[in-house]
Amino acid sequence: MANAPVKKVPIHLQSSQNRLLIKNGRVVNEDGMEDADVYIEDGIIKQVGRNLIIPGGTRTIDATGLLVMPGGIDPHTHFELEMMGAKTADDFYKGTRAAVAGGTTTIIDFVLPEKGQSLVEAYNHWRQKADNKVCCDYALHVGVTWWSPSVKKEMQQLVEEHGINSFKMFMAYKDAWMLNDYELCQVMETCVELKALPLIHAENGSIIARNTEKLLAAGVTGPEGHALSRDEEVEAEAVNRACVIANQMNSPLYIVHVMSKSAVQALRLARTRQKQPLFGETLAATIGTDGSHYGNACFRHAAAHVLSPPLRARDTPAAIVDALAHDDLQIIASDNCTFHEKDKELGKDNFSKIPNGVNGVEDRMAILWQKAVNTGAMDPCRFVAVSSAAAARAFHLWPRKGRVAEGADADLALWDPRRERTVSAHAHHHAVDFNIFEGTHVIGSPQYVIVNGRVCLDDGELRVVEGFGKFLPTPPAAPAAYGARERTSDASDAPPADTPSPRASPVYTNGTPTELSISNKQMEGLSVSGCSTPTGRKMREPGQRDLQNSTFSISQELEGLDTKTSVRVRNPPGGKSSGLW
Ligand code: URQ
Ligand code: ZN
Ligand code: ZN
Repeated sequence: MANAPVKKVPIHLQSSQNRLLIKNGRVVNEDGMEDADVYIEDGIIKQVGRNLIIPGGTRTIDATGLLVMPGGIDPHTHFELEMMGAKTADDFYKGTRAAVAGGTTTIIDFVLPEKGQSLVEAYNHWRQKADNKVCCDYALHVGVTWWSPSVKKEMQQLVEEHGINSFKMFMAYKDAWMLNDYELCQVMETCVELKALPLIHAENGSIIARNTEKLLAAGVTGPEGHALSRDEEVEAEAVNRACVIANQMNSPLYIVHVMSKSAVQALRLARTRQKQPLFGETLAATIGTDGSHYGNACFRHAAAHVLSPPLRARDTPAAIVDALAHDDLQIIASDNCTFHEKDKELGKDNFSKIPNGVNGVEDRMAILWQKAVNTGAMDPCRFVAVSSAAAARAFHLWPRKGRVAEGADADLALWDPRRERTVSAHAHHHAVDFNIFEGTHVIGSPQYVIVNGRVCLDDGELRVVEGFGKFLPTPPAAPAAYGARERTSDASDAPPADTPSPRASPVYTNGTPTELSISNKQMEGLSVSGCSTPTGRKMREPGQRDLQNSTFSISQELEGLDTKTSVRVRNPPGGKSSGLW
């Protein structure tokens, strides 16, 4: 790891609270749940099961009534990003503190180089910003915002020496970060050569630029112009084009922040012909609020909702939840990119100058639970899949992250499905004074959050440590993107790429690929039951009445949890949770 900044974590924090037993909870993974205790030592899950033999002096957390889930993975944040003449309010400390408060224990941020800037230099800058501030583990994607032979060389360097396995390209932000189609082809080809995953911001930047000129000329200068300049068709066209380019280049593809029904439809169609894996990510913002806020008379309010692609019509959140539940989309992120009021005001007289971005890293999990699990659209296993496991797989962190299993990192959210609160900027942990989910009543939130074995949310009390998190190098050739043949161990008995694999994935320690110590035998220790709701209730079928706004709450169905009634449903009538890969 040449030039990587040296990370210093005080010795007393390196293995603090090194033994922990979580008792009486219900362990939830993407492919099943069971009543089991979890024993943690030195930041690693050592045992999962019943009647564990535990050394004396171990702290015990009674998780009766709680769901013991892998900590959330938010694969899309922007902390300490300078864009459009402003700097985001959340830095790596406050941003990851907010993440942990909401149950997220790993974030993946974006290094975004200036046009003409060295990618490696930008990467080193991001490491310097993050390493001593992060409260939880983090990884990085790198943006390819311009193209030249030197960029290609640096992409290789980043993959081979710096633990980067994903590169983001922009089809929007004309004259700033946007690449043309020829350049997109070249970046995707390079990704395939390196077995890295290309990420795309899919919006047609040229159409947006022309529409913006016309709107401003017509006197439309307020935040509503932002949405008018980039409607659903502008997003769907770019999604389709990105998929076609990826298919032509024989590349897997990951579309970030899918915001509209039209874009989901474009993805669905593309999947019928795509040769390589295609991932769709949506945002907490997309399911938690909508574009009606652009019409708010208060500039601060309307501008606070400006992000790209924009929020859409009122029926979009339910449609996107359905897409997540039925695997048209696989991952939910936050795209946390918060700006203070004074920064949003840069666009007071011209919507195209409003810095783009919203909050979400703290509330992503609770909003998803409220909008998807409490409505019956999704079961807790699918919740784990889209909020954690699928991102771990896409970015080659699985099963070290995204799974409650022996040998995995002890990153856990102990979820209380009955805990009620109302989301508000007055109570959140962001640096910014606005919350796009303000006033949303949620039932279900973490009561404990464990980061690498350390209890960082302790019975509702936030106790993070600045700099406690580590940089996670992500190796190339993720099986989810490049297939099971790329597994490091012998492929002959490897399960197909679409089967949740107990096999170890290679992880890097200080830049050197190593094997994670999870054996097949250890993983078998976690018996798997099929998944439905915690009480085995049938999930909502596609097209069935949406309970989004009803008074129905899954918490009322959870009485069985206290009495330890185990759910053992295989392929329940509503269909089992679709563990995708
Ligand atoms: O495009 C993005 O992902 C960042 C840079 C800004 N946030 C946003 O508006 N989506
Ligand atoms: Zn973007
Ligand atoms: Zn973003």
